[in-house]
Amino acid sequence: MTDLPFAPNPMRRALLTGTGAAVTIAAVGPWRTAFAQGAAARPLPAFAAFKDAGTMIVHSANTIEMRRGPAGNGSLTTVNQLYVRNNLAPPSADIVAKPDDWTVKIEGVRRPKSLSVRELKTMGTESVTMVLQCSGNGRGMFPSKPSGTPWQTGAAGCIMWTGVPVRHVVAALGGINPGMKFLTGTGGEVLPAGISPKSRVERSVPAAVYEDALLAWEINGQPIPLAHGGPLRLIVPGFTGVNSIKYVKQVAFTAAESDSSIQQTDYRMTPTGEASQRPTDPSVWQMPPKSWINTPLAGATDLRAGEEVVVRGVAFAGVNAVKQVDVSIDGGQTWQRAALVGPDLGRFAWRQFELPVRLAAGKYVLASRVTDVRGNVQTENRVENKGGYLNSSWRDHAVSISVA
Ligand SMILES: Nc1nc2c(c(=O)[nH]1)N[C@H]1C(S)=C(S)[C@@H](COP(=O)(O)O)O[C@H]1N2
Ligand SMILES: [Mo]
Repeated sequence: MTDLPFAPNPMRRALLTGTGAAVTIAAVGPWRTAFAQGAAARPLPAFAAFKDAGTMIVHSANTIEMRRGPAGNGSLTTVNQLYVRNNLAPPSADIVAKPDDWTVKIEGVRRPKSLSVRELKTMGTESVTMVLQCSGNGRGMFPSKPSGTPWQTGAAGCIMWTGVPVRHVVAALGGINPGMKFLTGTGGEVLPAGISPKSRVERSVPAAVYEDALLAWEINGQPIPLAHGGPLRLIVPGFTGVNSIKYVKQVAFTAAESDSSIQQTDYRMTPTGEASQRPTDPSVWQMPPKSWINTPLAGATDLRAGEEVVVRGVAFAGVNAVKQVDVSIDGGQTWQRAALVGPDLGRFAWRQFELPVRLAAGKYVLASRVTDVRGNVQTENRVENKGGYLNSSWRDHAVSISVA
């Protein structure tokens, strides 16, 4: 088994000893060597030095994804294999040295207040497991080549977050002010001099989402490292990653959406061909149903006629629980029901699926398709859009294999 969701994380040791030393983990499995022959790997940036380099693709210092492969099949994603996406360079690592001292301003409630993590920890703790997925995951599969990181499947992970429910904080501060339509979270990055305040990482989601939202200080049972938004992160389950604000400095209930560029003119479902993304285009918020196969992979060389191959992958549907996953071995002409395996970690988490098959020699196109409890089905085709967001096409995620 390569899936060790609760494996001790080197970051914890680094935090405890204060060394910050990166720990090298031996590469295992043929899928690593296959990728190792690609272009020279870029080094991990210092703030993410604890990542398992053999599993990650470093697009840039602020865009690091997990390779498609067996590590992606875990019920939870290990922190040292979780993707990283920063819109701005992260703040100084000093902010995670004394996490309990970090403060967050709560606005748009009857009694606005600044609260420390220490205080938040006295207000009632819950855990939520959810898929954290970048809005642009799968952008690399758009033939239109939208600008932005060409992520494949690896800008996603399933993570258990622990913190205080936002609804507890709201109740303690007297409730939400009338007329507030959005929940707006602001990141704690310090903007370089001369940069417009509109470049701040600030996102608004419909206010009702606060019922599910969390102010989290733990990721998979350990303090959140800087790379993933420690000391405190706003967690918006079922929504794309950009809505879960790292090193959150302010949570405000607001009448209008943020005027930040990341809200107004980015992360919008703008038709291709338009000159720019417009505030009137639909915002990238909830995640549509999506699944993909992580084993076997395209180009696998170990598939033998008549031997059992277990097709494995993950499936999720934003705010809705997974009902079923179907797998095709003929490019979507016929489908077979896969088994849902592993733990059910709630409606925001992914489900692992498996289908054992025996194949005669030949070529096959493997695909997976999820259906959620509300009857929403993963779509065959991507929704074309200028930013390359929300690619959940089962056809784009299909895997071509040869059996010898
Ligand atoms: N403060 C802050 N929060 C942020 C971001 C950021 O740049 N700054 N990036 C967002 C985006 S686009 C994504 S996909 C996720 C990435 O989370 P991760 O780096 O923990 O995987 O964080 C979101 N929250
Ligand atoms: Mo993202």
